[in-house]
Amino acid sequence: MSKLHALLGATALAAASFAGSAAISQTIGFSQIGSESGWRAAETTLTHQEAEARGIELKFADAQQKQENQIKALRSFIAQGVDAILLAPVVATGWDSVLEEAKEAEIPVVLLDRMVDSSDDLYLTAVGSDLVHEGEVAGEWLVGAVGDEQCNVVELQGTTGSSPAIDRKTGFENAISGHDNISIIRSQTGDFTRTKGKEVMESFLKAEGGGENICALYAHNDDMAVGAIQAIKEAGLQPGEDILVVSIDAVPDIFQAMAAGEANATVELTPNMAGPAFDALDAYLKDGTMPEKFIQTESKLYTQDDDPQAVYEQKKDLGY
Ligand code: GZL
Repeated sequence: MSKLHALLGATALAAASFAGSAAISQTIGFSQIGSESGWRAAETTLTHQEAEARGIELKFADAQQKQENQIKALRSFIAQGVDAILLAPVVATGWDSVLEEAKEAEIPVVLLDRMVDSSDDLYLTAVGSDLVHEGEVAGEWLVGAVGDEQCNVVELQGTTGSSPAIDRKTGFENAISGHDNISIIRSQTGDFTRTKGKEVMESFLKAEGGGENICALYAHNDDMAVGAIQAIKEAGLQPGEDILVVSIDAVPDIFQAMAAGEANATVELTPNMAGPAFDALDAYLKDGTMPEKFIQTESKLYTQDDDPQAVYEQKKDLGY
């Protein structure tokens, strides 16, 4: 091949790859569960920010924690012919038919932060933490904190039927199994909200004669823990001391509680699941690159030893 042809070929190749790498504007539908917790609010904020930074048109639908609203939103996105769909599924079951419809329409679906029981050929990938591991990290902290002391635990579960409620319960029980001195004496859903967390903790305290025999609270998210801390204080007990408090999410307010000695440990869940989701969609939409079926985010334990006030300052303006 002559030098000129080689030069022309290389130039054409470079031009083609430049055109290919120029951001193609995408329209992506996002079916969000609601705004039940500080963590959920941060996930929504960061998803909008990520979309804006990438020139993605984001069609946002808040389901007010109702699955039927999410299914309606997905059908609307499909009818509009969006390029892709983000779904944070409120519960794990009941998604097969609408995911089949998205597949029929050749619209890739990416799951955010919660899983579905549907077959994994009905979604492109899922971005989330290892929810069982989060429960194990919380349980292992409590095992270390109480040693051989008798410890009656009350548990505030997340939304009934959601993958975090199922898996965080499993993980915590894995961690405390084999430690006969630690047992869960009451367990009920607080639906991931502060209000319900407070209400259910009040009922636990009442049912347990004021709570003197309760050693620890395990809450599936920080918002329920913050609500429960209020109930513990109103019952005349000292949260973080009379009743240890361990939860999950690592939202700013739990660090304020830790700094005040009213909470003991939390397991971090990143609210920026959209970044990895958009990266996977970009590669797939551009040249059909198939991502891993599960893109795992980290789970880090924070305790009172981790300068909670400083962590609060770092997190407080991140959209929670
Ligand atoms: C877990 C996520 C949970 C958060 C809660 O991945 O789905 O939902 O832990 C939120 O704060 O309500």
